[in-house]
Amino acid sequence: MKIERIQTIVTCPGRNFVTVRIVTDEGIWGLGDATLNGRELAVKSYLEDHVFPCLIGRDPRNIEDIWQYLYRGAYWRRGPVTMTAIAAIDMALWDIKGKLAGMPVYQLLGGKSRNGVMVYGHANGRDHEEAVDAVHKHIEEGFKAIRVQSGVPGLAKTYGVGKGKGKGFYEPAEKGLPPEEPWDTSLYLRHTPELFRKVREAVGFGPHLLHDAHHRLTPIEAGRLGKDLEPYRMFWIEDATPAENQAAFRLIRQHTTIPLAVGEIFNSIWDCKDLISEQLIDFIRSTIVHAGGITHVRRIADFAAMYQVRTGFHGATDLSPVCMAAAVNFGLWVPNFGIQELMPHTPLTDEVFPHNYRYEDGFLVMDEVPGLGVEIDEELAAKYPYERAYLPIARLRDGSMWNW
Ligand code: EZ4
Ligand code: CO
Repeated sequence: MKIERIQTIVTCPGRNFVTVRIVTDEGIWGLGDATLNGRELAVKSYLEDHVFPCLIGRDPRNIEDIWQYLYRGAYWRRGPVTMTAIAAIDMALWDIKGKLAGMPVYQLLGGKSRNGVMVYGHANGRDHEEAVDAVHKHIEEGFKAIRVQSGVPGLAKTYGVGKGKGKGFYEPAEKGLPPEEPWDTSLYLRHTPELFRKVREAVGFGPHLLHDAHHRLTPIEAGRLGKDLEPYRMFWIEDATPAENQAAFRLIRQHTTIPLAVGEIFNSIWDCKDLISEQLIDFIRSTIVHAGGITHVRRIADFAAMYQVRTGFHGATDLSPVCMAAAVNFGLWVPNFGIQELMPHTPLTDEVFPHNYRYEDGFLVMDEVPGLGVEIDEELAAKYPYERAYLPIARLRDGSMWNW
């Protein structure tokens, strides 16, 4: 069996997605997600100009060898562009192997450990009241776990909040050049514990509550926030501080028992090796599309299991339904599963990427379908060409980029 043809498909049904399709000489094909928010075309070029020519004629069943060939063979290891490109190939090869076997990928990994993958939704509000309303709405929809974010009074715009109630699906990237937003840590730190006090008062201690600090705090500020949130029994605080320096998390741990999650911007096991082995985190968020595919994320998860660290994969709208299908397969199997983020895609995105997984009462479930259980409607995708879009940039009051 040989890889006969590979292509990328770039589409923007509201936001940009890059998808890889690998076609074999026996006609079976597999799909992989290659979307890297705001740097989409770099991955497309990496794949088309440098990876595809090396793969034509190879046996697509040799997933491990192809992974090592792309990772070690390139000489230049790691990095988001490289690891997203490898992830896309890897996902597509697992999809092909599943179709060959007539089994879902979760069966190939070792079978189901659970019936469904617990997800958390995003309850966003421009202010506390809107955020509490959004929490109620999520509980009505069956969510067992809810991330809560609110606008910060005094800041014109707060990342992760969206445009507020009734304004449709929240999309963090914006069309055109990167928008710039103000940031003020002291306002945020004053306001956030009050938000969670109100949410617990409104809904009690039943639902799991999560919060994302988007890397905006120093370690000692994160320690402060953790302490302030302890009475509300959080499921986690996410991306409390940047983690280029993994040791930074030691300081947070010295001050608070709040569970810590980090890793949506990691792309290899080396980014979280110390965080995991020193038990500085509780949940690892590195995800299939940005961390080298199923083959590599499985290694991270197995390593994490030795230190009682569980998975809590990134699942924002900039991960396509192809990645989400892979995440559901992975989450059904992985023994040390924790939770999966779910930011729903628009109906149009779901139409471009028909998929088998579905939301049911707080969980994502899927049927016993071969491969990843996701397709792409290329004709529909072609109607929505790439549109330049970027994530917002945060600046401090004095106009500088925040510098920690
Ligand atoms: O900022 O996906 O937890 N989710 C998040 C997301 C990320 C975007 C970055 O592309 O933090 O909203
Ligand atoms: Co996040």
